[in-house]
Amino acid sequence: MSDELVLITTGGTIAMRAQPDGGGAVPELGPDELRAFLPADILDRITWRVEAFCNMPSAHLTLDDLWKLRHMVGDWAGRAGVRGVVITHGTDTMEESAYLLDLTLLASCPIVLTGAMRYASEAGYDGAANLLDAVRVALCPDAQKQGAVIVMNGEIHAARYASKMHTLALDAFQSPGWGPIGRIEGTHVIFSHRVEREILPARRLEPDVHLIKLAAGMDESYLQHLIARSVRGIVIEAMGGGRVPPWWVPAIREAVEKDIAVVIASRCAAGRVYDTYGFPGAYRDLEAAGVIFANGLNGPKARLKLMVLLGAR
Ligand code: DAS
Repeated sequence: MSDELVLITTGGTIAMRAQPDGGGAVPELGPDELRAFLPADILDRITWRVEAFCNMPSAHLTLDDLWKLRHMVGDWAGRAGVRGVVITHGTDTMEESAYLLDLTLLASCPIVLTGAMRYASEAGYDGAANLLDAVRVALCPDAQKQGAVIVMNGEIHAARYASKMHTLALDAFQSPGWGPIGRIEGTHVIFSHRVEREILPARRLEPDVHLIKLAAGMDESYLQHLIARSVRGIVIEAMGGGRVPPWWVPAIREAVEKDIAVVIASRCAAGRVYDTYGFPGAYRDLEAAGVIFANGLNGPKARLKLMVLLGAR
């Protein structure tokens, strides 16, 4: 019996071709055209289940799209006989889709996201190699129970830690502070780490959750605006190990008092939020104000987790 694999396509650069009139690359390739990049031996040993979810740049995906994608992946991943699910996706928001799947799906079969940094009609298109690597990972028994992973440029990254760290480079995806959990070397898939997963019950995504990135000397007017709107949640990418300018603290206290969930992440690429300082606006001061710390998640992922948590209330 051949292996049953699900391929879900969503668009992104991996599916793009340049327009003949010089108008730039746009998503065009569907599942059949993407599968055609795979070698015959791989194509033939698999029973393919194929879903063309959408064909969009990933910056165009809405929260509703993310939620529907989660449903589709969860549905396939839970079916008997399915060895793994491969999702082709734009790289811009891949880390968020991957993290949502990882955080909310119990499935033990591999869930593998991949994409490309160069479009299909561009010299050195990396989509074919990335797709082949993703298929190999999805078929690998060691990938089971690893949660959702991102496979790009010969590396396997855990959804929780992976981030797009470069705008154009082929090795755009990294896991700052952690490194990849495995690699694809030729036909071999090698895992060097096992991932400790956190899985949350999810009913919906609460959309009214906002992300603010702090910069030197920034005033707190945007935070005040969100408090005045009585939003449900605010994630602040604070400085270093969790520090804000002292003039932000009263507004943060006010938000917490108004039952707005305030999460502090860091604008640093790696590391947990923690410090030992005693000055205003540092970790202890924020802790006393009643914020929640993001525990190593970056701002966009902390926002998603807060959306899941508030959506489950
Ligand atoms: N086109 C962008 C996207 O859809 C980038 C990419 O896929 O690499 O996210």
